[in-house]
Order: sequence, then C-alpha cells, then structure tokens
Amino acid sequence: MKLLTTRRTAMCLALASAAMWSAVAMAQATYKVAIAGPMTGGNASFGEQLRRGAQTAVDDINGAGGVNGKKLELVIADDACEPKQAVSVASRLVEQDKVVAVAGHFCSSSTIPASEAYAEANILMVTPGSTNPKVTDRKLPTIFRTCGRDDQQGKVAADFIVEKLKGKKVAIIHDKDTYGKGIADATKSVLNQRGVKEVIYEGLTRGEKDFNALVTKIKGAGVDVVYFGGLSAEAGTLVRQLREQGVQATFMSADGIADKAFVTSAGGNANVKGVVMTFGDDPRSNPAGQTVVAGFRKAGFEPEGYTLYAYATIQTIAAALKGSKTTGGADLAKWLKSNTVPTVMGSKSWDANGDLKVADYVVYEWKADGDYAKLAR
Ligand code: ABU
Repeated sequence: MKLLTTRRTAMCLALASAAMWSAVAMAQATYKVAIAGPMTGGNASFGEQLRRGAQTAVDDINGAGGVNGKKLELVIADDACEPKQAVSVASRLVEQDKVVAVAGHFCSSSTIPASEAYAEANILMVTPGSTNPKVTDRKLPTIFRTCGRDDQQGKVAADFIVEKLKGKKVAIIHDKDTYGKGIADATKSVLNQRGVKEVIYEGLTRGEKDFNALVTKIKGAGVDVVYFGGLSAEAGTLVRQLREQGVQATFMSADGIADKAFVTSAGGNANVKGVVMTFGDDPRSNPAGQTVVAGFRKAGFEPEGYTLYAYATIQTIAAALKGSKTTGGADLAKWLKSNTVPTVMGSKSWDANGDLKVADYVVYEWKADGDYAKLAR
C-alpha cells in the first residue's frame, strides 16, 4: 500500500514537472530546438553535415516567418559519439537549455541512452541518422527517426552480395559498436538465411589505425567480399590497408561511410573506387529538395550524406509544433503519428513506433572522382 502511494506521488510529481516545463517552453520568445551529434572527434564530418542541414532549415523556416509567430533558435550540442557525453548533453538540453525538441543524436550508441532522458522529460527527439532498430523498438513515446533501420538496410546489402556480387567467400567485419555490429549482424543474418556462411567474422576496435593482421587473415582466406559494419574512419583505414596488401575483394559497407572523410581515411579516390554501400535513396535528387540543394551548393557546401536528413528533421519538428500548437512531447508525437510532413526529402509519415512508414534503401558505388552514385537496379 505504502509502495503504491509512493509510486503515485512520484508519478504526480513527474507530470506536474512536465506540465510546468511545457508552460515554460510555451512562454519562451523562441522555440529552442537542438541539433545533437558528433561536432568534434573522429566522426565530426557527420556532425558538420547535421549542423549545416539543421542550421539551413532553421534559417529558411525563420526567413519564411517562423512557427506559430515565433522564431526557431538552434542549440548546437556535441556528444562526440560518446554515450556518456550524450547522456550529459541530453540532461543539459532538458534542464538548462529547455529545448522543445531535439534533432539527433547521430551515433545509435549515443542516441539510445540519450533518448531515455528525452522520453522521461516528455521531449520530442527525432534522429536524422541513427539506424539501429533499438532506437525505436523500445517504443519510447516521444522518439522518432527520419532515416531507415538496419534490419531493412542489412537485407538490401545481403541480397546485393548474393545476387549481384555472387559472393561465396564473405568476410564480415564490424567495429563492436551498437551501429557497426548491429548492421553487420543484420546483413549476416540474411546472408546465412540465403545459404552464404561467412568465412571470417571479426570485430576491430574503433580508433585503431593498424588492421594489417586482420588484412593478412582476409588475404589468406581468399575472400571475395569484405562487408564492414562501422563508420568512415575505420572503414577507410581498412580498405586502404586491404589495397596496400593487394587484396582486391569487393568492399561493401553501409550509410556509416556516406561522407568525404571516408575518402580521406582511405588515402584517396583510387582506394574507394568500386566500394559499394547501402544508403537511403539520395535525397539530393528528390524533386522536393532542388531549391534547397541549389542553395547549399551556392554556399559552397555539397549536401551529401545526412545533411538533408537533418534539414528534413527540423522541418518535421517545425511541422509538429505548428500542427499541434503545443510543445509537449506526447502531443507532438501524437500529431506526427497521424499526419504526413512535406520535407526536402519528399513526404514522410511514421508508424506507431516512430519509424518511417516507407524505407528506401538502395546500393551506391564510390567512383574514381571520390563521390558516390546510385547503381542502376
Ligand atoms: N546510421 C549510420 C551511423 C549512425 C548510427 O546509427 O550509429
């Protein structure tokens, strides 16, 4: 009985605090919205994509009059793709900055723990780039994404390895992180179902620079496809050392290498030529985004990778604020789950878990000019 009363009291206090927070947010002169991701560290090039995309969206929305008569104010938060830092960033955004919503985070290993703090504080969080299934599978009510999921992405990769690459001796390597191991395992699962058993399955350590022992093992096994789950820095180093040792196996990865930092860590265009990767259908060619894409290019920034996802995420948050006329996360979430939002990437709508209703993964090839292009189906 006493336990029940204590629980009820705690719940009443949480609701009262959320209501008070919502009233504070509504009374502010601007809507504070955060963009959170790796603004520094080894994955800062993805942070740059997120920051550029979000800032441009905020500027465009404010230039068109703002939302409900208020301007959006962008708060930039750096989690360096470190889970502990992400959790402290989340508490700062909630308690000090009093943001009404968060666009972010980027690394699934940061997004998952940070999202617990946002859900508890009844704040809407929409990640532009975290693709691990656990982000939404926990069914936290205020958590969404504008990207696809790795179980969808892994299937596209495995089908491509079986049907197009005719891979027989496949090495599966991952970076032991939530995203990297998750996407590697999703791909492995479909490969195994389709009768392809990997000849090597191994984890490497993020931040390391010498994978030559692993490369020697891959060379010795006569591998024809290397599938890598992880991010640009390690992917680039691995592909460079494979080529340096004369291993010409097809290198395949996923959306975690969709940035120019991959080319740099690979040691230049020659080493990335022929690398294939899965990623959502390139939003740069979506008719809905042509003016915005032209604006980025005019400003000297190529909106590759997750740039337009970040732009679309801010549009999503703005649409929910406008449509629901509230800042409470549960109400914003309810609105998003029952409406379609026109974005720079086309119209987006969400299911009950906060996942996009339509996933659009395709396969790209890195070219000799150091850019990636969609492969013909
Ligand atoms: N989805 C690509 C990398 C970000 C992440 O999910 O960890």
